[in-house]
Amino acid sequence: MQVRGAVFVGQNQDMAVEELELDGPGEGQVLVRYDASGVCHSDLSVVNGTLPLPPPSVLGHEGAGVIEAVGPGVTSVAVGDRVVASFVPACGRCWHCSRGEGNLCEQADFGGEIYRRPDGSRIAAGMGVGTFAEACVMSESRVVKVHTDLPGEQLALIGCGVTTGAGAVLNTARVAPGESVAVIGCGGVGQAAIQAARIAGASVIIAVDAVQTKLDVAAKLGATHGVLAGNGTDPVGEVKELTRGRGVDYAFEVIGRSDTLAQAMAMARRGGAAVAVGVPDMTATLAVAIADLVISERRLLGSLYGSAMVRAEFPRLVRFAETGQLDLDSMVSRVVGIDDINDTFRSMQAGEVIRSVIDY
Ligand code: COD
Ligand code: ZN
Repeated sequence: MQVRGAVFVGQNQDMAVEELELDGPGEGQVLVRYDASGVCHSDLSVVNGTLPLPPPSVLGHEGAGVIEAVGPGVTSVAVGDRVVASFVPACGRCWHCSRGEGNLCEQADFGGEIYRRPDGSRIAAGMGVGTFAEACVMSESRVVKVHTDLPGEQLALIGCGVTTGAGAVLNTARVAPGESVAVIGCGGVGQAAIQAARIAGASVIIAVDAVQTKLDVAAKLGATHGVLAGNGTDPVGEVKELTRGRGVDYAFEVIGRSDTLAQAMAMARRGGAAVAVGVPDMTATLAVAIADLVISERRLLGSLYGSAMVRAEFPRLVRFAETGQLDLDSMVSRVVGIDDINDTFRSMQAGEVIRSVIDY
C-alpha cells in the first residue's frame, strides 16, 4: 500500500515528506493505520544527533491507530482493534518481561526495511513503530489493544510522553500520598509526571521550567508551586525554601541535561531520590560525591519508558483519562498535518507547545 511519511534524511536536515510503499504484515506482524502521532523531543534528539540513530528512516514513536491487517500467527489483536503503539516491544516472555520489567524487554525486533522509497531504496522505522507515516508494519509485541472512545490525538500521547512521565512517578519512584515532588522540565513528559504526582496524592508538587507558560499549564494540571529557571536563578535554593530547607522526596529530571540532573540530586532531601528521565548525549556523565550518597542516603534512579508494563499501563492511563484524572486535552497544544512536521520541531524548541500532534 501507498502511505505518506516523513523521512529522516540526515542529521540537522529537515525531514522530507514522501510517498512510501509499505509491504503487508508477515508472520507475527500487524499493519497499523495511525490516527495520530505526537511529536516528542526524542525525535528531535535523533535529528540533531543527541540520540544516535542512522538516517534514513521513518521516525515517530508516539502513536495510536487501528489494526488494518494481521499476518499469520497473530493472536493478541484483530483487524479493527484500536491500539496504542509501544516503541519498546512487550513480548511478555523474556527474562525481563517475566520479572515485571517489560520496559527492558529483550526482544530484538526491528520490523526490517519495510518502506520502499520512490527511488526503489528501502528504509526502516527508526524507533520500531514509524508513527511519522500514515501506517507501519511491526511485530504484534509492539501494539497494545485499548477499548476507548478517546480522540486519537489524545490517545497517541499515551504511546510515549504520558507513559514515560506518569510511569516515572507511579512505577519508578512509586510516589506515595503526602510526599513531595519536583519536576524539572515541563514539556509533554514533565506535565504527565506532574499529573501523575497529583494522582498519587503528592502534597507538594513543584514545577521547574525556563518558560513561564509551561509553569502556567503545570499549575492547571496539578503543580502546587512553580519555579522559573534560567540565567541568574537558583531553582535548587527555591525548592529547598519551599520544603523547609530539606528538599523533596523525589526530584525528576525531564529535560536530558547533566546540569539539571545535578540540580535534581541537590533538590532531593536526605533519604530522597533523583529520578533521571531525560537522556543527554551518550557521553554525558554526572559527578556525584559518594560520601553524599552514603551519608545523606540520597538515591539516583534511572527511568526508561516509565518502568511500565505497557499491556497493563496503557489501559490504566486510558482509564485515568476517561475518568478525568488525567487531562490529555490540555497537553495537546497544536494539531497539524504531516506536512507541518518540521515546524513542530521549531515550535518545540521555541517553547511554544506542550505537544504538537499530527492528525492523519
Ligand atoms: N531548566 C529548566 N527547564 C528547561 C531547561 C533548563 N535548563 N532547558 C529546557 N527546559 C524545559 C523546556 O522549556 C521544556 O518545557 C522542557 O524543558 C522540555 O520539554 P520538551 O517538550 O522539549 O521535551 P519532552 O517532554 O518531549 O521530552 C523530554 C525527554 C526528557 C523525554 C526527552 O527530551 C529525552 O531526554 N529523551 C531521551 C530519553 C528517551 O529516549 N526516552 C524515551 C522516549 S521519549
Ligand atoms: Zn518520546
